[in-house]
Amino acid sequence: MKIVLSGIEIETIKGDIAAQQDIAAVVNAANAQLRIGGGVAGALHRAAGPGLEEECRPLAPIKPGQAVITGAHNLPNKYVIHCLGPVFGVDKPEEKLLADCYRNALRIAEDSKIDSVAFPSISTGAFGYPMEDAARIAFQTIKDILPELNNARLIRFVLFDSESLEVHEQCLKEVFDA
Ligand code: AR6
Repeated sequence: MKIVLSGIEIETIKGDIAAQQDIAAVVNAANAQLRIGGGVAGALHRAAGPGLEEECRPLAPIKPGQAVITGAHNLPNKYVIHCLGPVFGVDKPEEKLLADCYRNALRIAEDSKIDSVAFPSISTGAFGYPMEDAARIAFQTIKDILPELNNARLIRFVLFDSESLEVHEQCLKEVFDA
């Protein structure tokens, strides 16, 4: 599904965050130490190769809600923006911390003149955030920050399975009244 607002495309697709050939910056659902880990972080680090962990080392640890940028090494992208999402039920207030991830990632992209960004569904795997709530927060945060973005042309959400895609499509419609 795709909507266009103020010249910025917001798109939801089913796929693998580590295989987004046409995207300048992919977002990592990182751990605080910016190490390889599982899920999205595992997929990105495996595809990027050991140089990514090496570049990450001096930037760690990061805090929930924070985002940092690195090169993409062997990934088909130019940059990786690493975000630490909140652990649901542990890092509080979780709504704000999750919104901070999306806001901070898009501000970094704006400062780096990045035109296309692909997000996974941050915190909804190992960190246990209910997906519908997380998707609503993600889209609402993007809606709020859109007027600040001059460089972004495409913001893509890459969902791992059909159910996740459906939840995101539903929330995208709801938040943007599409
Ligand atoms: N592409 C797109 N989405 C994916 C992929 C993929 N290759 N793999 C998983 N997902 P998670 P978190 C989905 O656990 O909850 C790591 O071990 C997945 O189904 O990657 O923020 C780190 O090291 C889920 O909906 O991130 C951290 O310790 C979503 O992406 C911790 O997990 C996020 O799942 C971060 O946990």
